[in-house]
Amino acid sequence: MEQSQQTQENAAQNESSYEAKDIQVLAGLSAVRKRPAMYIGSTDAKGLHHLVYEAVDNSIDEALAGFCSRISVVIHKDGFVTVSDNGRGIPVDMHPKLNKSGVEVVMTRLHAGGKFDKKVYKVSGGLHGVGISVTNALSKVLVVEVKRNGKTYQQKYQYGKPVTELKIIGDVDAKETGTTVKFLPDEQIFSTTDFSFEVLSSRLRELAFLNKGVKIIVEDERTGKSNEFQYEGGIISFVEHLNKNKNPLHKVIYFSKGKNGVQFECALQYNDGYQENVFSFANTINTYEGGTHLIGFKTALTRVMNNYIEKNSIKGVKLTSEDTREGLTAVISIKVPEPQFEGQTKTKLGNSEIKGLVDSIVNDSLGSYLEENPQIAKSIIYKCINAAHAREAAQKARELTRRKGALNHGSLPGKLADCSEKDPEKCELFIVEGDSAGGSAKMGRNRQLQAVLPLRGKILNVEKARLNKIFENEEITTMVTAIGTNVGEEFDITKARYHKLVIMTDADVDGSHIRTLLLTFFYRHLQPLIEAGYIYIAQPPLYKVTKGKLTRYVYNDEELEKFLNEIGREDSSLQRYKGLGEMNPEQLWETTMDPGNRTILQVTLQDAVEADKMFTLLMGDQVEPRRRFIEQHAKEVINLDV
Ligand code: 0RA
Repeated sequence: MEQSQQTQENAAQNESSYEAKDIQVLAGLSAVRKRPAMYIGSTDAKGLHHLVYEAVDNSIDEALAGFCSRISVVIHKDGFVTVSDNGRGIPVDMHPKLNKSGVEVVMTRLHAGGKFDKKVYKVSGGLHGVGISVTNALSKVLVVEVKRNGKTYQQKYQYGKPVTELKIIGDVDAKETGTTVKFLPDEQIFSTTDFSFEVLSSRLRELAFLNKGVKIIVEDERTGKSNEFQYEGGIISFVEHLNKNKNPLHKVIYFSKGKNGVQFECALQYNDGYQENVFSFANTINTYEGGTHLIGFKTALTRVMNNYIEKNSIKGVKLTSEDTREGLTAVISIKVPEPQFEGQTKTKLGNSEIKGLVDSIVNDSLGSYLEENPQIAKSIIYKCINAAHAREAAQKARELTRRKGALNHGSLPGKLADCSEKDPEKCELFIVEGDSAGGSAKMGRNRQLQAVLPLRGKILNVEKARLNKIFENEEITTMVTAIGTNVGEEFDITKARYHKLVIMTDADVDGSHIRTLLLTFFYRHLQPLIEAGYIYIAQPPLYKVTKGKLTRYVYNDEELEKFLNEIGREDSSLQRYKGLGEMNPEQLWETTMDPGNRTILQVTLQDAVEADKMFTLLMGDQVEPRRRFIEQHAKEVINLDV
């Protein structure tokens, strides 16, 4: 129904050149508007940002083909975004079969980008490889300008349909070429149309690392912020960036090889820490869910290290795959002509032939590298053997903890005041700083749905500890037992006893330290709980304002100013809560725990690179960068949505 209506509308616009093939084109873009999630994953903030990536990917293709060196992205005040490049410009001449300009073909046909010019070896492309026509289909207005042949051409679209012809609007120097696409997302499609400078920045930085030499500029006219990314070292620079503020054991190891039309490159460097930080990409898409390239890499890495141990008759243990990734920072990037993306978010590389291919490249290249660089090989092998010893110690510590009765479902910790409901989806666990606040929370809570676990003092800083130390820490084992999922190799998210874990600490420096320690633990050892959206932060009030019969809880200083101005400062008595313990059970319930009244912040993981950097900085062992960071951000509230 909707389709035939649109076809008629367009027929009226284009009276003469109406062809059967055009129906196909129309059906394409109206299908995108009908089911946008099928093309861009979702219609939330993530999908919104995808519109920019689809546009940028076309420019990246131009850069990969060797014709573009500069890409710029501008967020405007009025909701438009502009993506421009200095590539060859989209062809403006008529497409012989489609009877449309090249510009219109690229803007209105799904997948048109790559097929239009078969000579270009297209290996980039959006998540679903659908191209810039999707951005067009989901925009209220889109204006494309092309500089080519000494002229500037322009065409306007609304909701994906051309509303003007492709017109010449000016002259330029014949050497000046490029494409500019300016669009306004359709607010009827997206649940939000607010672009995030940080989200765009981190993806664009990633793209600059993956396409070495390309300059990418991002600018936010709403705030005046801007970033420029250009890395001559490509993924070597990426690894150096990831290991900034860590203590690397050697210079970055890099190798790159082409085989059967597939290009693979890898950069890696061990540091003296315990975290694994391996990022994998396929055709510049961040494959968060991994895939065959990552499996091939891990398998080869383990084999290379064990072979080295055997060949050099080093006494040690047999390394597991995990042992070879302790303190490893690596970026692997593969370009495959026909990638198969699988998984829940289509970020898992499925091509089965890739596993063996990557395995053999890593096996040969890394194997030779270690043979040729015995000093570096020694420090890496030593690090891996240490990890293996620590793993054995952790196994013993886990056994011991298990024998003491902790970590099992059977016996819940005595400090836990559990809820009576058994369905985890309905249950909340409040992790509370201190016994006195814990007491108030236990009395004030909804006993059916809310459990309370008080923590005494500061928990272990896991950033500087291995798993065996973690099993010896009572506050942590108590918490893990209460949560029910276990940690490390035995972690199982389906055993979570609560789907909301709410961190409730005082609104002071100690409270924020404890919160950061807890988040560090969740981030490093229970990350799937963050990814599942189970982790929250309570927002207790900072003040209680009373004037006559009027009482109001106030949650921040800005709100306090506003409220005091409203009611007048005279005769207002102001109470500042220094800690949760100062609130009685009713007050704590009303202000912080009551689902009908409270605000709680969900902790999300937007950017793994930024998050790792932040936790390393805040909790790691390099003092100087931390001091600088705290000095620079002393007055800001640290953004917890890392
Ligand atoms: C098709 C063919 C050619 C270039 C492009 C598309 C192209 C598309 C976009 C989208 C944004 N920027 C772009 N830059 C180029 C090749 C043109 C030729 O052979 O000259």
